[in-house]
Amino acid sequence: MENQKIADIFNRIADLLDIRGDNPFRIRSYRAAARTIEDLPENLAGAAGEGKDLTDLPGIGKDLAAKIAEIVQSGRLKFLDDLKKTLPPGLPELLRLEGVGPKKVKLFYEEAGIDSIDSLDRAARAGRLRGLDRMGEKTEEKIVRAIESYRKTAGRFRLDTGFAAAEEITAYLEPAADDLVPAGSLRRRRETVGDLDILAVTRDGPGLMERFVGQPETTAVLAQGSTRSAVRVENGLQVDLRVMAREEFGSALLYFTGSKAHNIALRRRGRERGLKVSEYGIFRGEKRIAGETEEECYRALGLPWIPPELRENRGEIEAAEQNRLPRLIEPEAIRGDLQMHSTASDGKESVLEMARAAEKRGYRYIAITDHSQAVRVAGGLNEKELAEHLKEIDKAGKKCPGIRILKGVEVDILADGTLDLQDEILRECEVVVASIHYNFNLPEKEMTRRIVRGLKNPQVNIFGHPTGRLLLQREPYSFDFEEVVKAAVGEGVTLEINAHPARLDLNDVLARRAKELGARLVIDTDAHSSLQLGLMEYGVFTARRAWLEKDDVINTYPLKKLLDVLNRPLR
Ligand code: DGT
Ligand code: CA
Ligand code: CA
Ligand code: ZN
Repeated sequence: MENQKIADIFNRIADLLDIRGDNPFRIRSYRAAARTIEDLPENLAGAAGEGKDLTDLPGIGKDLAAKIAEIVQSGRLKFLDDLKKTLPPGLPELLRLEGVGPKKVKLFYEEAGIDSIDSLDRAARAGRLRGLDRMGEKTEEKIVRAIESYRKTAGRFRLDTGFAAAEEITAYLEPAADDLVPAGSLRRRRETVGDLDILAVTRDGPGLMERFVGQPETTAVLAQGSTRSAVRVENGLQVDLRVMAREEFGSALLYFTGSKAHNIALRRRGRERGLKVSEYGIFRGEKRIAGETEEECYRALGLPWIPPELRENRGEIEAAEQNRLPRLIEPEAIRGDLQMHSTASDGKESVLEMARAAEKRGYRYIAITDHSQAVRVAGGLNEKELAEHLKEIDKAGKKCPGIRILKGVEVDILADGTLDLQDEILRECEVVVASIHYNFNLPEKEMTRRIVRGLKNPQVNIFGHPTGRLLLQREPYSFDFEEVVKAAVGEGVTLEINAHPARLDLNDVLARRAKELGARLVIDTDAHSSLQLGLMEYGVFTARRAWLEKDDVINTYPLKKLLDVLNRPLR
C-alpha cells in the first residue's frame, strides 16, 4: 500500500471534520499527520508490517498509529466510514470543485441547505448564493464554471491512483491466476482513467472471481459471473475483471486496451482484408488465424506491434503500415532531472539528500531549482539568499562527486513578463526554469505577451509546467500555445513535461505539437522529496503518448551535450 493512500484517508477525515465544524486542533492534527506521511521516505505499510513503532514519527500519536495499522491491515478505516454517515452523502463531493473548501461547504449546507453538486448548481444559477458571507455574482459564476469543469472529468481518476489500485488488486489476485494484465486506458498510460479493465488467464475462473469480489477493498459488487465481474473499491474506482482463454489472450488484450477509436480502425482494416476482428481472435470465416498474442494479431492485419501509448487513432496505424512508428523514449534513457526543490524553499530534503537519491537512481546529473521570492508560501529565495544557496549547492557537489549537481532556480514569470530575480544572479545559475505561479486570470493576449516576454530573457532555459493546469482540479490558463512555442523555439528555450501525475504538463497532445513546431522538451519531476524522483516514469509515459523519441528530450543527453543546449560552459 502506498503512503499516499493513507495520507488521503487522513486528509479526508480532516475535510469531513472541518465541514462539521469540529475542533480545529483535531483537524490540524489529521492534516499534519497526512503531510508527515506523504513526505515519508519509507513505505509505511512495510514499516508497520515489520512491527516498527509508528509513534516515533513526528505528529503520530497512539490513536493515529492504531488507525494506520487498521488501514494497512484491512484497506479501510471504520472511523472514516462512520464519519461519512453523519453527513449528507452528496456533501463531500462538493470539495472536489475548484475553489470550494470545507468552510464553504459548511456555509452552503447550513445557510442554504445545499447538499449536493446539483443543488449547488441550481442555487448558483438562481443567484441564491449572493449575500452568503460576502459572496457575489462573480463567485456564483465561478462556481458554475467549476461545476462544468468538474462534470467533464467527474468519475475519472489520476493515473497514479489507477496504478496504485491496479498494483494492489493484481498482487492480491496473483495466487489465483496464471496471468493478470491491466488493460484499458491504464495500459495506454492516459493521464486519467475512468475504470480499470483487468484481464486474467486462470484454470479456476469461479475461484478467481470469488477472490476478486471478496477483496478487502471492495465496497460494492456490481456484477459477478464466471468470466466477468465488476466491483467498486474504496476510493470509488470501478474495476472490471475478465477471464479469457489462453488462445484468446492477445486479441482480448488488444481489444480491452483500446482505445475504442483504435479498435474501430483495426476492425475496419480487418474487414477490408476479409477478416473478422474481435476480442476472441482474428478470424477468416470460421477459422481463427490469430489470437494468442498481440503481435500475431497485428501481423494478421499486416502491421507491426504498436505500443499501447500510441493507440488513439492519431495516425499510428498509418505510421505502422509505412514502418515509420517512432522509437519511443524509454525510462532507462533518462540521465538526470532538471527540476526539483530542496529545504532551501519548500522541498523536504537537503541538496545532498536529493543528490544521493538521484545518484542511486543511476542519474549523472540533477538541477536543484528552488523557488524565487514571489512564491512566499514556499519560502522562495531573493537574490542574496539564492547567492548563498548556490554556494551550498557547490559544497554539496564536493561531497557527492558521483553526480553533477547543477545550480538552478525556478524563477517566477511575473504578471508583466519580467522575472522575479535580477539577471546577475540568474547568470550564476546553470539551469533557469521559468514558471508561472500567480495571476492565472489574465486575458489570453496579455498572458501570451507575458510568457513570451519571460522566455525572451536570455537566462531562461526551461519553461516549467507551461499550461499551469492541475489534473481534475484546475484548468490551464489561457494563452496562444502556438505563439509561445514559436517564441521558445526562437529563443532556444526547452519546454517542460512536468512529470508530477497531478500536472503532466505539457500533456500528450501539446507535447506532440510542440515537437512538430521544432521545440525541444525536458521531463522533470519537480520533486519536493527524494521519493518523488520516482515520478519520472509518469513523465516518460506522457512523452511516449506524445510520440517523443530519446533525442527530443534533453535530459537523455550526456552532460556535455546538455550544457551545450543550456548554453552553459562545462566546468
Ligand atoms: P476509460 O476507462 O474511460 O479511462 O477508458 P478505456 O479506454 O479504458 O475504456 P473502457 O474502460 O470503456 O473500455 C476498455 C476498452 O474496451 C476500450 O479502450 C476499448 C474497448 N471497448 C469498449 N467499448 C468498446 C466499443 O464499443 N467498441 C470497441 N471497438 N471497443 C470498445
Ligand atoms: Ca477503462
Ligand atoms: Ca471498463
Ligand atoms: Zn513550479
